[in-house]
Parts: sequence; structure tokens; C-alpha cells
Amino acid sequence: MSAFTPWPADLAALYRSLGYWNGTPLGSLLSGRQGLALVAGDTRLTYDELERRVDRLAAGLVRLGIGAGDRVVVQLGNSRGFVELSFALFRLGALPVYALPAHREHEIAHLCRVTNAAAYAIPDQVAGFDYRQLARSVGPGLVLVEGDPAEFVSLASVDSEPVELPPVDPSGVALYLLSGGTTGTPKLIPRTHDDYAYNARASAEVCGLGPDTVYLAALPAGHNFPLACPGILGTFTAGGTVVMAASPSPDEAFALIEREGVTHTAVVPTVALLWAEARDWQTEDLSSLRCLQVGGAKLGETQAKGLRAALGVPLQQVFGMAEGLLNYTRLDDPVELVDTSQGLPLSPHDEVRILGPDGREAEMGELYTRGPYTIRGYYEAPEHNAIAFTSDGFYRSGDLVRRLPSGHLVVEGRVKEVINRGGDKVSAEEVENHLRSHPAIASVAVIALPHALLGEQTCACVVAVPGAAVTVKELASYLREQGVAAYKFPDRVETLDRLPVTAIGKVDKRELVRRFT
Ligand code: OOB
Repeated sequence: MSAFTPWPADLAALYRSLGYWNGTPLGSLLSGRQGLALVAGDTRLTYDELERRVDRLAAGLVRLGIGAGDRVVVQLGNSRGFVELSFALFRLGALPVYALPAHREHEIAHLCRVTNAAAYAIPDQVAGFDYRQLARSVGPGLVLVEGDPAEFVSLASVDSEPVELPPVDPSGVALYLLSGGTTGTPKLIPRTHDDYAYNARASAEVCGLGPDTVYLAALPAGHNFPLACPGILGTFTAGGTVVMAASPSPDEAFALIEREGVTHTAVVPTVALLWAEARDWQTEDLSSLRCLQVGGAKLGETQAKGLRAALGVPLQQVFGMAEGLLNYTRLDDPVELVDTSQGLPLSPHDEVRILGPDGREAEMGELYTRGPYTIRGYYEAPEHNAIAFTSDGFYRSGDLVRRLPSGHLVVEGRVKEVINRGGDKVSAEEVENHLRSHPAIASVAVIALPHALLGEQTCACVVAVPGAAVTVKELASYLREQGVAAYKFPDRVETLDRLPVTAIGKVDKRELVRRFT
């Protein structure tokens, strides 16, 4: 089975004795629930129907040779196939590796290689992009396609009489999420059945989910936020209904909110701001919304107030990370606190340390955390783990936070080199590595600059080789050729004679930010 860094035995025993880890494999979350489980396009499935389909899909996958411990890269859209395949894999003890829809050859090849994936699941095509072409260049032997499979296997055709499946160890790895990534290549985050079921269940409680919940999955479903915070898994835990939106665009989302009576949904600030603007011309009834979760990037106070005024629905701020720790403002928090903070840790056993540059507890500083649903290490990354985790198991988030007397956290900035581009995390190092091989570039530093809608945009500060010119367009086409996801393309290029350096000779990114803001 897949190796991961386990929690120390005494803490694992504590989390079990407190009932946080209750031995429920994710595959069984659908059992014993009633009513409408899933709405995706024209499909409406009850819990019974979804259960049956999942069992038949799991049996079909066994026939195709997929079994316990196998990794399957899942790049499906927000569709019935996403839910069915995820649960079929959970039941088999096979492990979905959740890619994002925007990922291309570079990212998918990396994921398939490092996980030694047994299969790759994709839609046929979306908005003019043909994922089958991607599968042809990078996919493993078995490619499952939702829609027209061409020469591959149709996901819908994977269907056999249910078979008895071996039991799944709830303390083992259930799935892999992708890290927001500070490193050259994205790291994989192993989440266990026990910890992720708790993540979803406790989130569902804090957000007041129940059988009458209708959750709209508007962000890409393979991201932690819509998947389990409380998201799709939390909604199933509570016996509610999940509605899949093909995109978070206001025309798609507002129509679904009105038609299905959506009560809960999650968006990044960039999407929330677009929704607020769209309110001027889109008049659908949004009054069924009891909680609009906004997270993934900082939502400022003015923005929060503006959203509240434009949309007229209750807001919740969510500050989370795929590695674990989740902070939510609570439903009964005073509006003032909701507008000005990024929430309170989810679990009474989330340990949060705020450390200043001298390594001592401080009012404002870097957030370190450990707890019942925060990982102890990335997948097969011993060197990076030695930096990203302390010797006593705290995850070093790279976020700068301040704690309010109420315990709520305010995100003040970050020390890690990540561009948070409308909630999409772009590793500066990764983009720099790609750009360094460009023939017109002598040296390069990638920084985040403020942007009104995205929050941050990516700026490549470039020293060009003599006589060469570098443009945004040229870099985009270069990165596209390298098979890099488009959200990582620089939005801006600034050309310099040389990069400023600090006293110890490192590129002075602060100076670059000052210069170009
Ligand atoms: C969520 O997860 P990731 O793994 O894509 O990104 C985590 C990072 C955090 O370390 C922080 O830098 C940033 O995203 N972040 C926020 C934030 N929420 C996340 N920064 C400021 N304010 C916020 N509210 O982004 C994620 C995972 C689960 C739930 C929600 C978001």
C-alpha cells in the first residue's frame, strides 16, 4: 500500500478516542442516505441509484485490472463521472490523484510518472480543448473517457455485476491532492480515509449541513475546497444533494442556484467579485443561499462588504490548505468578524503556532500547524519534507497571520514564493525554471504584483540576452509549447538590465515588487 508519513501513535490513538477518526472508509459515505444525491447536467441520481452505479463501476474497474493501491490520475470536470469514479476508487482502495482541468502535458506527465499511475480519467473535450489528445501524448495504458472515447475506454461502458470487494483500511491513504506548491514541481498530498472523512464531517457541522442541504460544486471538484470543505463529501456525509456546475460563471451558477434551490456553495474571491458584478444584469433568485463560502485567497474587508451588499446572502470566509488546516468564520459570528477575519480553526485539536522570525511565539508571524487532518509529509519528498515540516510534525504553511482575541486568524501576507492568482497557486520557482530555458532570457525572477480582480498577477522580471526582446505573448506561446497550464503564464513582463540582489547575493524580490507595483 502507499507509504505516507503517519501521525505518531499516541496522537493517532487520541484522535480515535475522541471520535475524530471513526474508521469510516470514504467509500461508505453514501450508505444509509436517502433522497436525491447528485444533479449533473440532465442526470438526477438518488443515493440508491448512485450507490448501485458506483458498485457496478468498481466491479468494471476490477475487470480492467484496477485494484487496491493503484493510482488513477483523475482530471474529470464537475460531472457525474467525477463523483462515480471517485467513489468507485475509494471502494476499491485505489487512489485518485486529483489533477486540475487546466493542467496540460507538463503537469499530467509529471503526475503519471511520480505516481506510476495505472489509469488516467478525462472528459472528451471541454471548450474546444481535446483531452484525448493530451492522453495520447502522456497517458498511461488505460485511459477512461467521460463522453466520446475515440480509441480509449468509455467510462460509461465500465459496468459489471457488483462483486465482493476486499475491505479498505481506513487509516490508509484514500486520495492525493495537489499542493499549492512552492517548489519546482507540485508535491502530492496524501490524505487518509480517517482524516479526510473527519475533514468533511466536521466542516459539514460547522457549516450547518443537513439532509436539506443543496451544495453547488462550482470550483473544480478535484480541489480540496469544493471536494471536502465541506463540499461534495461533506454534503454526502450530511445526506444532502450535490449539484455539479460545469463552470463557476455567473450565468451557469445563478441559473443552477435558482433552479435547484442551492443552499451552500464555495467560490474564490475573484469569482465572488464577478458574481457581484453580474448581479447588475442577472436577476435570478439567489435567496435560497444560506452560506456563500469565500476562500482560497484573501478577501479584503471592503470586498466582503461589497459582496454582502450586492448579493444579499450570508458570507463565510474560509482560509484553508490542501495540506489540512481549515479556518472558517462561524455562521453565528458577528458580521464585523466575518468581514475582517479569515476564520477560526475547524477542530479543537488543530494546533496553531504563530512564530516570528526569531522562532518565538508572536502576535503576527508565520503559521505552523498540526492536527487530526493535517498531513505529516508530502508523498515521496524527504528533502522537501525536512524543510516543510518541523521535527515535531508542524506543517510550515508559509502564510503570515495575526490572531485576534477571539482566536480568529487574519491572513496578512506570506513568506513563501507563491503567486495566488485568483485562488490558483503558481510557484515562482516552477515558472522561473521553465522560462530560464527560453533562448531570449539571460535571467529571470517571477513575482506577484497586486491585481484588482485576480488579487495577484504573475510578473516575470527578465534580463534579456543582448538584442532580444521578450513579450507576454511570446512567453505564453513558449510555455504553451512546453505543455504548461495556462494559469501559470506570466500576465506581465518587465525587462531590466540586471536583477537587484540582496546583501547576501539573492535576487531581491521585494525590491522588484516595490519597483513594479
Ligand atoms: C486552498 O488550498 P490550497 O492548497 O490551494 O492553497 C492554500 C494556500 C494557503 O496556504 C494560503 O496561502 C492561501 O492558499 N489561502 C488564503 C485563503 N485561503 C487559502 N489566503 C488568504 N485568505 C484565504 N481565505 O486554497 C483552500 C483549501 C481549502 C479550503 C479553502 C481554500
